[in-house]
Amino acid sequence: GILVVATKNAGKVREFQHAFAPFGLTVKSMFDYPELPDVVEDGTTFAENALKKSRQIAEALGLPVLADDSGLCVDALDGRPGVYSARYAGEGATDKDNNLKLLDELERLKQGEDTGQPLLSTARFVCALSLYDPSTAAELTAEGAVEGWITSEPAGGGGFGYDPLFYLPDFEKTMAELTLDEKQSISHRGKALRLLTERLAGRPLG
Ligand code: ITT
Ligand code: NA
Repeated sequence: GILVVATKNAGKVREFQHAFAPFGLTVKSMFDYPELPDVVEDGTTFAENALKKSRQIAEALGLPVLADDSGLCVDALDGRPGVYSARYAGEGATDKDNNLKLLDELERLKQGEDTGQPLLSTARFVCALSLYDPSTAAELTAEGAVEGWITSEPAGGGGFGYDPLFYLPDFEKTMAELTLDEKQSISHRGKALRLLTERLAGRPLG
């Protein structure tokens, strides 16, 4: 079978492919439907944006569609960048731009403190998933979060986005140093996915 995920983020696509492969599902993403217009993400919550993406793409394709809206909430920044995580360093910002801006902003806050330690602030990744079925207008949602620290010492070549800056004390590693399996077992996205599949059980789509 095929599962369409309303995302243009290659890192998310890789994680969804990894998660759904054991179920024999092939993931299609917006890279497979370049003709579809971008969804305007002007919601104030992750859940609101996830629903906008799943509904717009599901209605355009006439198929059930999964969407993911996620981001990083940093305590020293009062929860920013939050729903603005993708465009934190501006419209069209790359992961690298966003990571540089995050370290710059946090190091600025710490000026004069010079504690000599790399952990700058507690933070959490949040993921909202929305599965929308256009034939019934039914929506299934799930959210997951994972706690960690923003480190001034980026590490790891795995994952995507803010992963190299997200330090997990239990692993003594950043999220970018985990394998796909390890990341899935603890991440905001992995937790949300497990919750969503539990909620989906016994509720066949359209
Ligand atoms: P789509 O909307 O097309 O899915 P996007 O990248 O714009 O792609 P979001 O609007 O949900 O997705 O923005 C998510 C932001 O949070 C983006 O900057 C990601 O890099 C970051 N992010 C989300 N999940 C992450 C993860 O597992 N690891 C690292 N960064 C993550
Ligand atoms: Na978003």
